[in-house]
Amino acid sequence: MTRLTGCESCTDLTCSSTIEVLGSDVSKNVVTAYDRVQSRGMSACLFGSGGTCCRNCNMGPCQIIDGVEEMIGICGATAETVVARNYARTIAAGTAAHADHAREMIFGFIATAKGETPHEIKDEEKLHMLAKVFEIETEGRDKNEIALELGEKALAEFGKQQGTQVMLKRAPKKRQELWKRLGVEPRGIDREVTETMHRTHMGVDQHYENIMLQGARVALADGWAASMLSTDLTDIMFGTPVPIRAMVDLGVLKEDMVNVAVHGHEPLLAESLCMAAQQEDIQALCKKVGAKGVNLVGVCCTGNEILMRRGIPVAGSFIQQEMVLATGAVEAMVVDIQCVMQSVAQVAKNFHTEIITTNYRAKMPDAIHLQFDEVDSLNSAKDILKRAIGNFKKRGACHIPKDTKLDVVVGFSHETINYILGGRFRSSYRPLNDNIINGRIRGVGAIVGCENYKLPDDVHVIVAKELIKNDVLVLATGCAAQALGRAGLLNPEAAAKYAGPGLAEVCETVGMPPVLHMGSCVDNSRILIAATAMVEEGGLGDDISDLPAAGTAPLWMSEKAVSIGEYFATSGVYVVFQNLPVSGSKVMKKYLYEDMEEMYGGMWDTEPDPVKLAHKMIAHIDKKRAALGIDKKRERVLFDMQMRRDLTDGTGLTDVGCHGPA
Ligand code: NFS
Ligand code: SF4
Repeated sequence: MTRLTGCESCTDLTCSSTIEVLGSDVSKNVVTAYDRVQSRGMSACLFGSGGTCCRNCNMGPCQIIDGVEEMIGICGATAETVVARNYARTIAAGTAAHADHAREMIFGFIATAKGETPHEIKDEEKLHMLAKVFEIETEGRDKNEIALELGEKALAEFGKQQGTQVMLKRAPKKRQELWKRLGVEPRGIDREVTETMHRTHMGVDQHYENIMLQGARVALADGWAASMLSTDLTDIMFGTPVPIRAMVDLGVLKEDMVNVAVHGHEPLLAESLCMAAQQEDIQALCKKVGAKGVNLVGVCCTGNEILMRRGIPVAGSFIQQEMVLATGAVEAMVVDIQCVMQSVAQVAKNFHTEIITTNYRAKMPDAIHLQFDEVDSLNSAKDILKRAIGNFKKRGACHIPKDTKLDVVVGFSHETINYILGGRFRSSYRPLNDNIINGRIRGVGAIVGCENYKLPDDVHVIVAKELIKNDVLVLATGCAAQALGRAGLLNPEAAAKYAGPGLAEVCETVGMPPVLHMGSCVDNSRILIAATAMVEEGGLGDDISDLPAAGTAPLWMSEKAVSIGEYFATSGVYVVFQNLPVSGSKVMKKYLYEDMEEMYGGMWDTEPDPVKLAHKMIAHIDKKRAALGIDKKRERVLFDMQMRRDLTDGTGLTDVGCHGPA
């Protein structure tokens, strides 16, 4: 069987390591998702793809054909009702995933504030900032005392029955008023998920517009509440990311070390493994089996979390999870929740590799389960590592790609962008706004989300290159950011190579890459805060919808990506995916692709071709520039020395990793 359907059209370096591993003798018996895509032999169901299959009750399943009278649901549900219900449920599932992740982080945060875990409250400045948002007294109080009150108040946001989410007030004033007017301000995070499930139950909410208002509300409970709380509390506990150099791709595995891949999402587990790997007893055990130590590598968003905060290398993104194992070089893959394919346990059977599940919510056949204890986390992590070390001697032939350890600069939190662009003494978004106004930077484009075996792998790279070539600064998160890292776009040198003259000039002056890695998928909340900071800095309108900005998750796979897209669109951003499960209803397409712009100033769109997709983003950016009256200013202005000084304050990013946000 020929392999790698997804890679055949890919001309980029992005997946050369994948091709190398799957072409090696070591992996000849491994079956991957690429093989399964190819061997399915049937195309996807049109009703499923179009969102018009309803199985919400036992009179169905009903397959609806838009506009055909006899092809509505047995209960009378029309195409738009069914599509809207399915869509809202997808958003609710995405929100639920982020919310459960956030809840777990807050439990860990509270335990840390009580001194029960080996972790500590690291970022006091951010602690005080968030305490202010929650109106917590900080004067004369110990950091752990403040953190405990913050943790408890954050946790209460989930079960709130009345009132609205506290974090909403971090949005621009005008946006808050708009949400209020539309009645989409989320109340309790859990309440919005529950209510979405109720309203989409058979015979409840049967007006697509009303269903979609709840879709907006549950998505906002994700972006501006659950995800944002998770990002901020994680930063306070483990440190807010600052620029750091690191490596990505399969080549980060090491022949002479115990390779432990940590896969999933919650950084509590990964951080504890990082601490445990450095302990003397663990290192001594490694020596005993003839290994130089534990080589911890990340996969998926857990990978992003420890990459951003610790510079721990990322072995692979979502699409590479099977390839990491197919090298034969991994002693254990430790997983928690989300985006872990059931197939990893089958791939592992070809080797000495153990798959270790660690969260009671997420088990799988043929894996072993070691429940991670977030309080006794160091010992818990050590138990996991001991199993991996015990496997080292059983390792057979392996194949680790040699030349793909690409260098990246990551760690662009909102605070970092504020700092590197504003300079050491006066952190601010002013220079970014000024460069957008004077046209050196045309606008900002977010490339986020997953990868998808059904579609060519290099879409992220094509979109990113097209954007930066046209002077659009790219912000990236999730698996998309990792793909852009593998393609060499996350290092400062990429600016001269790929960016348009204006963007290249700004990047070179500051020493930053043209694509800024902002973290995991919950960290998309950082983009909301960055957008708000740009609005508050002035000169680019008074709401997020005025900004020359657009977002995409072209290769989306997970329901979380739809929730993310929805909270961006309802926050005023133009969001374009390659496809969406709404094509079965004309009314719903009009709602998402047109009506939402009138309501929210942001909207959804779809475009299968990656170059055209990038140009749709650029066209939207230009439309916003024209509305702001800054479209004339895009003639090229060369930097003089004073402008360079103003921009960097003499602190270039060439010394990345040395400074943090002041
Ligand atoms: Ni996001 Fe991250 Fe990756 Fe997609 Fe999955 S790991 S939370 S959902 S696949 S980007
Ligand atoms: Fe069919 Fe209506 Fe039941 Fe859905 S809720 S399965 S459309 S009868």
